[in-house]
Amino acid sequence: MTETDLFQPVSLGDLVLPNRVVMAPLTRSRAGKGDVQGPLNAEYYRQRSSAGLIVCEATNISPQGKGYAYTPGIYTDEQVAGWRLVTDAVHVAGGRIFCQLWHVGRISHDSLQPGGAMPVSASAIRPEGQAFTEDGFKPHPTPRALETSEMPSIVAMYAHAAECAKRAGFDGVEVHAANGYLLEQFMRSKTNRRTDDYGGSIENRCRLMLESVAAVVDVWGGKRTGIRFSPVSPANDMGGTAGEAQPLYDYATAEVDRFGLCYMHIVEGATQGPRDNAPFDFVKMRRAFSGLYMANNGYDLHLAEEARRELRADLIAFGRPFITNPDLVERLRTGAALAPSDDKKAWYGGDGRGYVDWPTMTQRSGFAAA
Ligand code: 8OZ
Repeated sequence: MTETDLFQPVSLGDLVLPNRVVMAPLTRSRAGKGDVQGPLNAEYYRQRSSAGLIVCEATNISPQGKGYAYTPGIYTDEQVAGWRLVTDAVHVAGGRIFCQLWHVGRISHDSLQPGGAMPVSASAIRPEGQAFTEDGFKPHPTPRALETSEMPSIVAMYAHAAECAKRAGFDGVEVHAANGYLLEQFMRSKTNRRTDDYGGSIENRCRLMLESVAAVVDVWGGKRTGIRFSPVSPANDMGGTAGEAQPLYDYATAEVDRFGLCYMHIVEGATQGPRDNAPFDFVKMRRAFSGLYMANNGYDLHLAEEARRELRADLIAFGRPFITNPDLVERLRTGAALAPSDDKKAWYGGDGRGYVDWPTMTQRSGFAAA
């Protein structure tokens, strides 16, 4: 047993989580035809329901929001029914699951877009890097800049997906405004050269994110809505001008706080990279926010306990360790060894192998005894 309260209950909005260990959103690219989740995905999430909270993998809010092959959507009746299998399985096992609402913006490819259209973004600036398509990796094309008149349709996509997530039985939603996807493409000057009400000042660049959050909160209420930011991550060819992050996220934090969101989920450092690659005051962000602060990025038990002791975080989201340790909470609680999770082979795409076949400690010792 440890001295921290990581394994004690905590209130999140109007929910009570049995512990502070969150399963971070993890793209696994195993959705079926029509971007629909099925029994295999339900089994995967069920196995991980001892997490205080599960945030499901990033989920496309519309066909236009898609940028990776085999990722699930949350905008058709079939997708709602598929996700219902997942949420039911998690609930029967005693867990709670939020849906991460995702529009990739320019991090896509025309072969993944409806009618082979160009991906959209704040401005027509091509990202470095490659898209994961059904025919392998392809360079990202130059996106089309959204017209001002199209902005209400983007907000409507968030609203519709939020409604669908409710019908699918999720416990809440997380607005993905991190890792260089559409909402962050608007927030950052590197990707936003607009001269309308959605570009220029920090207020204007945050407008689409705030309108989208407002639409989601209209459906779910602030108590069941969280948001994710990655203030210093260069993921997906992101990053603003030097010194931009602190004032940008000071403003974003103050504004999202007005919605009474239940948590703010922060990628501390480079996504899938170093934890502290640029100076940024995460504690300031936490203090300026009334809901819970969920810390993410390369946390282990030691770092999680330290963050709690120093009151730098309320919840800790673990990503990779949850891939190979379905009973991660129990392993952390008892100080047991973790199965290594750095082998990328089974991370994205494929079948149940490397997905639902990771044993719990009990199953493993059963195998060993056999
Ligand atoms: C890794 C691979 C594909 C997508 C993110 C949704 O960065 C993702 C993602 C991560 O937030």
